[in-house]
Amino acid sequence: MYAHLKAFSLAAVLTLALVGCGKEEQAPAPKAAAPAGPPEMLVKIGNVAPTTGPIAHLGKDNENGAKMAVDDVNAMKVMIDGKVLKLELVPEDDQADPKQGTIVAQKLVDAKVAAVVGHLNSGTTIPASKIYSDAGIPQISPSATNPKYTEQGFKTAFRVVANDIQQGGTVGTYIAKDMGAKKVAIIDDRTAYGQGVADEVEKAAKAAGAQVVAREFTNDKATDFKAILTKIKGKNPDAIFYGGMDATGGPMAKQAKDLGINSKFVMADGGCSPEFIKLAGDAAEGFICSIPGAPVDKLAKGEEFKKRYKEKFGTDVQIYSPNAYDAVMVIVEAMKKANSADPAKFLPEISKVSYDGITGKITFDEKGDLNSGAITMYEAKDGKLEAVTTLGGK
Ligand code: ABU
Repeated sequence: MYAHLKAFSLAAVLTLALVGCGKEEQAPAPKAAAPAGPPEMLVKIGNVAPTTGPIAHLGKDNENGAKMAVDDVNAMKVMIDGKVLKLELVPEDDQADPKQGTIVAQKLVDAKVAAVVGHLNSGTTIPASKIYSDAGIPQISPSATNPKYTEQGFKTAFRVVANDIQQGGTVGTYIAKDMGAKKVAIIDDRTAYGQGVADEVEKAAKAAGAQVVAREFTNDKATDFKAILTKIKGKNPDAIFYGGMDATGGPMAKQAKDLGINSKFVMADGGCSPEFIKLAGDAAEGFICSIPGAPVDKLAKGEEFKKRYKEKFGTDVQIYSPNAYDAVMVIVEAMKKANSADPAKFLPEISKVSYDGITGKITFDEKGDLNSGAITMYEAKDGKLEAVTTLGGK
């Protein structure tokens, strides 16, 4: 009883005090309704690359390129069917492993993505492409160069990079003709990309008059190449071509120098990165490599892209982030043309796209390959890759 009286009198005192201060509780004034803008249309875009493991830096580079494009599209407020397009990037890590590639491909299909940018590696892109094809989901790889990807007859498969018939052919001829190599040794990492590009280099180098004096292989996780390199040293080649990625190519070039091998070290796009230079150290000087397309910083939007990329992610472009950026933009162009984000409706528009991207003009042939097959050769000088010449293309 005493407690109740005490509580009552405390409440009464507080009420009086509030009234005295003119602070009686009032119902909040109704807020003015925000002007209704057009509704949003949320569309998921998958991105697949190895973001863990030895080439995680390349996977992250591709993912960053796609992320930058998604952010740019969202800032542009693109209208599709009366709604503002809002893209959501769904990133997946396939660890550069073909089996994992199919697992994450199915995951993206189940997540109902409208399209996929990826995968990075030919060895994951090719098996995953059947899953996207069966689901009717457009797939644009920014970096998978093995020709088989677009030779399977899938209407959903595209790439925004030249293939290895174009790239390997150009590099093989360059080794024999421009570098004047008479004897060439060839190594590959037994991946779909590494072996495929090495085969093309071998064919073209032989056709251009060089002799292939050794053909060796390793794998994409190896770290010690001395046994292979020692065998090759005995053949005294003018050039060594390695079909593989920078994570293995850098240490291989370093070990070749340590063994006193003076042959020119040559790779295709998988090794044409700042990371190769970092890993190879002094052995990188004079290294020759290729990247499909014209040099990005010589193209109209390339320099600005590289600057914005550095500002946004605090790191330099490795190889294929500009292509991943363009892949997203090609998807959005097709959606705009179809006025729909339904894959069944915008897929046919991808084949007809003519888009001026960071990497140049993008149009596709009937297989989903780029019509332009230009390849740029680079040389490492003073710790930097410098474009030497751009060959082929339309
Ligand atoms: N094109 C080089 C790296 C990616 C791939 O084709 O496996």
